[in-house]
Amino acid sequence: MITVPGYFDRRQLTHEPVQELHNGGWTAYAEKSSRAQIIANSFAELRPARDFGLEPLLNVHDRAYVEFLRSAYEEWRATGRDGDAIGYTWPVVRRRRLDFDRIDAKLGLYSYDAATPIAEGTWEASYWSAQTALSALSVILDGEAAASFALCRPPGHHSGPDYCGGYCYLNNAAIAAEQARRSGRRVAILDIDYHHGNGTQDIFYSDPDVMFVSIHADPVTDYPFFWGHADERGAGPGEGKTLNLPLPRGTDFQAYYSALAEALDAVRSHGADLFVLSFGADTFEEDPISHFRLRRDDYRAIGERIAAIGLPVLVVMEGGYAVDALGHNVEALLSGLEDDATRVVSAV
Ligand code: OKP
Ligand code: ZN
Repeated sequence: MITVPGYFDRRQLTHEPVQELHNGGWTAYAEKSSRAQIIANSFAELRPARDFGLEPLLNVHDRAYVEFLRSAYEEWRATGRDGDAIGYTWPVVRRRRLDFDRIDAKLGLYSYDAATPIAEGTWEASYWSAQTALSALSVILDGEAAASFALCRPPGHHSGPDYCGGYCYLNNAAIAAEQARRSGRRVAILDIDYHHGNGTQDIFYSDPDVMFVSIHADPVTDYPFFWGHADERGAGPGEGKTLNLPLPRGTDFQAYYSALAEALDAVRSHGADLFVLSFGADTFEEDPISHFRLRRDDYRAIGERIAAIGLPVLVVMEGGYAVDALGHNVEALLSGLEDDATRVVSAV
């Protein structure tokens, strides 16, 4: 059983889209609520999320986008349709951003793919997923724990300032990182989900204070294709504060571990005093939609390596679709973090 304090809210289960467009056809939605249930089973106890309100969400996301998320499902149904709201027309890059009222236009404007339908419980679940991240952060900011786990679901790292995508609606890790920065922390985010965290990157791309480092499948072959290439290194005052480490399909732990060492060197050179880990377990060898070869014990080694840098760590859940193994993989990562818990505490 896990001893790192974990946070979760049952309202996160209310989001249950039916299908997504995958390989040219409709398939069952991969980001299902049973993912959260199975992770929850690895904890003897999960603490309920506190409500920090809308403000921390609006520090990261545009108000118009948040309003859209809140009302999209209702507007969709008001047009007389059944099922989940999903876009089918997207503005080509640099197309004029007109002020739309039609729900179909807004779905295109505020999303970038067809993997992110808006269902009846989407707003409620996304809201509480973000509050779960803020709650797990607060236990660290209060100095009560050196590491904590936010059982976020839906995930967040593909969601940018004004868009949803890749099963993500609100960027939980970015919302927590921004809140920590406003509390005077110097934050580094490491994203180790299989897919590049384009939303998090976009949110902090010009920001010199929050570093974003990502290890992910090379976007030449993998989703989200248009972000995550090694030459994306931040812009303006944020130049050099984004680091992308793409790896080829088939990557095993040996190659992965070298990238991890490079990522952690970057975190150290940023002078971070708070570490946010966007953790996706879709790097697992049996993941149904991904192509890396990590095994359960590798997650323990990753946790140990991260703990060894001696910073307080907020772990935010992202992807991972081999549902039966998901609880064990999360447990392995957190047990690796715990092994070095005494060192982490002394660094706080
Ligand atoms: C979310 B997360 C491939 C469909 C890919 C989107 C993947 C979203 C991953 N045909 N769909 O980073 O785990
Ligand atoms: Zn992923």
